[in-house]
Formats: sequence, structure tokens, C-alpha cells
Amino acid sequence: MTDAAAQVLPSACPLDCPDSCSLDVTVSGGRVTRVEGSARNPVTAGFICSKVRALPEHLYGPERLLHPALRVGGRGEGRFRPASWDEALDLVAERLRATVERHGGEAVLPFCYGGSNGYLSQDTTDARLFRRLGASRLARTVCAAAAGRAYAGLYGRMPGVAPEDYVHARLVVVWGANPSVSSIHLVPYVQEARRRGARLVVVDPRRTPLAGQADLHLALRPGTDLPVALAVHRWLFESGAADLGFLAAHATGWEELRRRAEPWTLERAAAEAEVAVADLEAFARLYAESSPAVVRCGWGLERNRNGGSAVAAVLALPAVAGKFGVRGGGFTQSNSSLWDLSTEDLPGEPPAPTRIVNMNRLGQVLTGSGEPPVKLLFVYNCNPLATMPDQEKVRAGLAREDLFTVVFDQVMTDTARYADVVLPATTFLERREVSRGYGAMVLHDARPAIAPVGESRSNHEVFAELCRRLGLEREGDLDDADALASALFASSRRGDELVAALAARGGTVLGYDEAPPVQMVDVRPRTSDGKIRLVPEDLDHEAPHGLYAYQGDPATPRFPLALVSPATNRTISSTLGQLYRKQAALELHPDDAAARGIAGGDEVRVWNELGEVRCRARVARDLRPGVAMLPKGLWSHNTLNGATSNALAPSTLTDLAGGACFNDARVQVEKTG
Ligand SMILES: Nc1nc2c(c(=O)[nH]1)N[C@H]1C(S)=C(S)[C@@H](COP(=O)(O)OP(=O)(O)OC[C@H]3O[C@@H](n4cnc5c(=O)[nH]c(N)nc54)[C@H](O)[C@@H]3O)O[C@H]1N2
Ligand SMILES: Nc1nc2c(c(=O)[nH]1)N[C@H]1C(S)=C(S)[C@@H](COP(=O)(O)OP(=O)(O)OC[C@H]3O[C@@H](n4cnc5c(=O)[nH]c(N)nc54)[C@H](O)[C@@H]3O)O[C@H]1N2
Ligand SMILES: [Mo]
Repeated sequence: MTDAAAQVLPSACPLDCPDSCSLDVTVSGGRVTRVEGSARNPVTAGFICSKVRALPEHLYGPERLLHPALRVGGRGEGRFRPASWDEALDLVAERLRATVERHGGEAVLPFCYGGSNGYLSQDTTDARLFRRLGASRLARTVCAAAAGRAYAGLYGRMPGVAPEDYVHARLVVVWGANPSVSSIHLVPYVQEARRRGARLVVVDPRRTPLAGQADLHLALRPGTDLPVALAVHRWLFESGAADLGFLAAHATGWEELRRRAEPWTLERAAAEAEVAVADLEAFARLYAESSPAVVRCGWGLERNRNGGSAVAAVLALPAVAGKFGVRGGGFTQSNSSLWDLSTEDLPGEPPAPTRIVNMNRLGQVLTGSGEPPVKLLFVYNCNPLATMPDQEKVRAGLAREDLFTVVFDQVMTDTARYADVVLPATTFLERREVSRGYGAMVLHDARPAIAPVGESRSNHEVFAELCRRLGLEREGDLDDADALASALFASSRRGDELVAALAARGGTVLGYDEAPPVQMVDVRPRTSDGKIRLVPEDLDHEAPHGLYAYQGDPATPRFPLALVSPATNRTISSTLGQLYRKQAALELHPDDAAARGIAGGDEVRVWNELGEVRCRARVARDLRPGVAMLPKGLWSHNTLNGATSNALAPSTLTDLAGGACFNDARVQVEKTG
């Protein structure tokens, strides 16, 4: 039976994923009943992930926050009483005012990350409020910091190979990425390339779905990508396969890169990475001989002590091997730089030179003796208790009696349970959002499909209102979504054109006309001299031991197992985690399980000096020995003791940009039941 009153409205998913799907949203009686993929983004091709298909459960489920609430129970208990917006915002405004007066602006720490990747929901009125208060600034380093710095340093963020162009490749290298869960629309293009005869190489400690089909799977030990990539560079130079003509014309620093790669023979790198020398050599040879060859450089390789240098060394490969200049050749990191939209002017207030807090250090900052101590934490677009490193320290910080915590979210997250004030946020279906893909080359302007659920409000509305309540608003401040969107488009050189195209094409436009850009033909390095910089000076100074200097494995005899915590097909970081109620399992290689007398289904304790997780074990042949896995994005309800992989993740930082080192967690495991 069809619902005559149902309407299908265009929308777009702004969640943290490269694919940036265009959606068809069915609305009946003011409620969303169905969310499906559309073809306005050609990469979406009419299908979407099961997570976003379940969005109606997120919108209307029991965890959805429908009105503001004030804590009545102990911190972490999650007991609240409903409050009006007036009462809640008066209280928050009063506490902001009092904190600034008594302790200074820097005692206020705004804390946000990837909840919504939309342009209108971050760095707009929120930045205005916190800048005018003189609050601490946040270094948003939990993801892509090291990779982003390397990419900017070498190429000035030159856009990469579009997913659609993977079909033209003769060799696809998937390096530290698992598109089968984290970017599902890339997979059909890789399959099509395979059908046309392309080879596939996967560099990943786990046998991911694509690794299982690959011609070659380099199952390296986590954190050893740098020596592996440097050994390939050395081999390319030694064997005469390096494209010296291209390097002379388009790159600087290649002699220095060659010098730094010199110690890394195939044998030495293979020993460090614990892979077969023959496999490493076969990879180098295949890469040298194949064209077009594309490298999909993911984020798995950045989340360790060597992350920045590792990504730089991988991104340098197509330059040294001369893989640019053909369709389907080059690399993909993030493609968001295709768009020249800037949020810089939207706050209406320039940044103030207040202290910068690295978000990976939240636990230390909340529990340590920082000056001034953080007295007011304002969390939005983020679920730090579930997603930041050193979870037990974060928890101890949130439990502090003298910390006032505001959590502004769509659902009652693990973090929200510690809040003094909880504010309900709209989802992207309940407000206008402008967003772009960081894999797919699309831009969306999506209008609300439904009215806000309950009393939920959008970010820009709430922060603008707090500005007013604190007397910080000024003439000319942009407050509503339409004004912010107009100013955003005005920041682009072809803003008017974009607005017209978006209106004409159902809210989604492509970032190219005929065909996606070819690297070094249609798009070029955006460095100061237009050249690829293979050993950029700024990066070389920043890395504690210099760029491309390898730091050894942090394992100790007490904690010998490397624990990786990659993405799964269940959640998007921790978003939608309230819908996934199952117990998570720690995956172990059969040898590591047998050595500890562990069988599948046993209860285990996984621990190190930072914390412990109690959960079930699963014996998994797709791991390599010495590597265990417990995914990211889990909530406390997914384990037996409420701690997740983040309780085992150190808050040490990557060699570039202060990024997170989740995969440097080293642990021990024992059977408990
Ligand atoms: N379903 C889903 N999709 C997502 C996300 C999600 O949480 N869920 N998150 C989104 C976000 S925020 C991001 S950043 C991207 C991430 O996208 P990806 O980079 O694809 O995802 P990860 O799961 O972080 O890691 C990818 C792979 O790296 C491997 N790996 C771990 N350590 C190493 C190492 O040292 N070297 C190498 N070579 N590989 C290693 C892991 O085994 C994993 O298979 O995905 C986005 N898409
Ligand atoms: N162990 C381990 N942990 C990891 C990683 C790992 O590899 N291993 N990877 C890390 C990575 S790649 C990332 S990107 C981070 C992500 O970590 P976070 O930035 O914490 O992202 P999410 O977990 O998705 O949480 C986002 C929250 O924002 C809320 N939200 C969404 N839209 C809005 C909005 O419009 N307004 C408001 N106010 N709230 C909104 C969502 O409901 C959700 O609760 O996690 C990191 N955590
Ligand atoms: Mo991420």
C-alpha cells in the first residue's frame, strides 16, 4: 500500500565519511519514515550504508534528547530533570559569565569535533561566542591531523584521484584504509578496475575484505609503514625506476628523500614490518611497472608515533615513481580542498591568541595542574568519553565536582551522562546544512526535511542565543542558517554560480565539469613555488627527530600485543552507537589466543598501564600474530566493564601535528571466564 501523503525530499549525509551521500528522505505526517540513497551524487549510485538507513531510529528512538535537562543524580549516573530552554540557557550563560570573571576566559574549554561535517554547524556562531569570551582554543587533532599536515606539506592539499577514476587504474593500492566499512562506495570502483584487469595491493595489518581479494597483501606490523614506504623509495632509486625527469621538473627535496631512505633496504624494512622480503620486493616492482597506479592513502597508518612521516612517505611514492599525469594515476588522501569555501569570516570575530589545548590531552588537561585549570567544559559535535585517548583520565576529569560540563548533542551519549546541563541538538534532517565530500567530489546544500524533533535546536541558533544572553552580540552578526550559508557561498570565487547550480540540481553539485581532475594536469600542488616538496622544511623542523625518522615499536615484555581500533560497519565514530547494543569482542590471532589458553567466546581482560577492558574474545584468522583488535566508536554498553579500546589508547602524539596514536596501544590479555 502506498502512502498518498508521503513526500520524498532531497537531502545529503554530512556525517564523517568520505562518500558524502545524496539522500532521498521519505516524510509522512511530518515524520521521516525512510532514508535511501539517491543518484544526485553519482558516487552514491542509489545505495547507502545500513547505519544511515537506520536514521529514523536515531531520530525517534528512546535515547533521543527532546528537551534541555539538568543533572539531578551523581556525575555519570545519567539522571536528569527536564528544563525549559530559558532555564537551561540562563544557567549556562550565568556559569560562563562567572567562570570568566573568577578564573579568566581560558578556564572555559569548548570541545567539538566531527559530529557534523557540515559547514554551518561548526566554526560559526560557536566560534563567535568562545572567541568573545576569550576561551581556550582547541587543537582538533583526534583525526587526520598528521595525515593532513603531511598532505599540506608535500602537495599544498592538491586534490586527489576521484573515486570514479579508480576504474582506469591498472594497479590500486589500498594503504591503511578499509573502504568496505569506512567508504563503501569506493569498493564498486575498485571491483570494476579489477574486472578490467587491474591488480590490487592492500597494506594493512588485518586481512580486510579487500585484502582478502588482493593480489598482494602486505600484513605489516602497525606503525611500520614508514620503513616499508622508504624501502620502496630506495628500491625505485636503486633500480632506475625513479622518474628523475619528473622529479627535476616538478619536485624539490628528492635527493634528500633518497638520502633518508638509504638505510632502508628491503631486507631491513621487511624485518621491521615482519613481512616477507619477497612480498615487499614484489610490491615495489609491481608499483614501478604499473600505470595508471593509484594509492588510496587512508588514516590507519597515521594513528601512531610515525604517522606524519609515514603518510608523507606514502604520498611521495607517486612523485618518485612518476605516476601522475594520467587518469587513474596518483593518490587520494582527502579531496575536500576541491572547494574554495571558507568559514573564516562567519564568526564575525577574529581568533584571539588564547592558549591552545590539544584535544588528545583532554584527560590530562582535566585532571592535571594546567594553568588556569579548566572549570567549564562545553561539549558539542563530539562524544569525548567514547572517542578520545586515555579514557579513564577523561572519565576522572568529567567526574570532577568542580567542573561544570555542558553537553549539546542529539542523544544521551556516554559523555552526556556526566553533564550538568544537557542541550538537545537537531540532526541534519531538521535544519539546513551545506556540506562537501572528502572522497566524493560533491557539494550539497540540503534544506530541512522535517521540523526539529522535540525541542531540539541547531548549533548556530544556540550559540547565537548564548551570545545575546551574555551581551556579546554585535551589529551585523550572522545568526541564522540562511545568512550563514549566503556568507559561506560569498567566500567562494564562484559562489553565485554554485548557488544557482545547487538550486537547479536538487541541492547537489559535482566539483568538475566533464571528468574529474587529473593530478598534475588539471590540478597542481598548491605550495608556494607550485612544486611537490618531498622534504618540506617546516615538517622537517616540526618532527621531533626530523621528517622520515623512524621510531621503534612501543611494545614491552609486559604489554607485547599491538591493539588496533579501526572503524566498523556499525557506527560512524561513536555516532549511532546507541543503536548498536551488542557486546563487542576482542579479536586475537589463533596463535596469540592459544598461547593464553583463550577460545572464542571466553571472557577476557585486556589491559595496560592506562586501563582495562573486560569483554568476550573472538579468534580471528584475518589478524596477523601479535596484533589484536577492538573497534573504535564503542559505547560503555558494548563491553562488560563499560571501558572501551580508548581506555587502552595512549595520549602520546604523532610526529607531526599532535595527532592521536590510538594504534600505539600495547596490551596484555588474559582469560577471566
Ligand atoms: N562505518 C564507518 N565509516 C567511517 C568511520 C566510522 O567510524 N565508521 N569513520 C570515518 C572517519 S572519522 C574516518 S577518519 C575514516 C577512516 O577511514 P579508514 O582509514 O579506512 O579507517 P580506519 O578504520 O581508521 O583504518 C583503516 C585500516 O587501517 C588499518 N591499520 C591500523 N593500523 C595500521 C598501520 O599502522 N598501518 C596500516 N597500513 N594500516 C593500519 C586497520 O586495520 C584498518 O583496516 O572513515 C570514515 N568512515
Ligand atoms: N580507539 C579509537 N578511537 C578513535 C579513533 C580510533 O581510530 N581509535 N578514531 C578517531 C576518529 S577518526 C575520529 S574522527 C573521532 C571522532 O570522534 P567524535 O568527534 O567524538 O565523533 P562522534 O563519535 O561521531 O561523536 C559526534 C557526536 O556529535 C553529535 N552531533 C552530530 N551532529 C551534531 C550537531 O549538529 N550538533 C550537535 N551539538 N551535536 C551533533 C553526535 O550525536 C555524536 O554524539 O574518534 C576518534 N576515536
Ligand atoms: Mo576520523
